Amino acid sequence: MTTRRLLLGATLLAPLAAQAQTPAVTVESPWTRAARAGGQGAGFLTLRSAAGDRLLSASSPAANRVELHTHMRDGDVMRMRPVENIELPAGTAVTLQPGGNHLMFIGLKQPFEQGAQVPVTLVFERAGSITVQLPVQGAGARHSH
Ligand SMILES: [Cu+2]
Repeated sequence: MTTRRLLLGATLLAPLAAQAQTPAVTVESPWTRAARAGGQGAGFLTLRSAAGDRLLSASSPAANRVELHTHMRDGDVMRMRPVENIELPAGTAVTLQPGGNHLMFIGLKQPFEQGAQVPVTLVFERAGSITVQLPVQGAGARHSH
């Protein structure tokens, strides 16, 4: 009985050890813009995965929901459109930026005040969940600094 328990323990530990080695995603230059409560906000950052990964979803306690968006040309206008996921090719930096892919915060629970930080949790296919803080820039900001 004791032996059996020990074996069971070892089996349970195996997935944890595997998880510790899951490929990491690095997040650089996260930022967002000032926005009013009840409205929408956009989040930007640069993602990099040595092994390749995929951003599946995002969430934040600061918004009712967070969608992954891209911009698509529709005639003469660029429109935002939700996407299923954002591909991270191995070893390639993928930048979410104004006019391109971005995180869309929908239904802000409080205003995004310039100088504050907005937490967002990103869920990756291989790397799992990563929570980052987005510093809030001015309302018209086009870059992280
Ligand atoms: Cu959007």
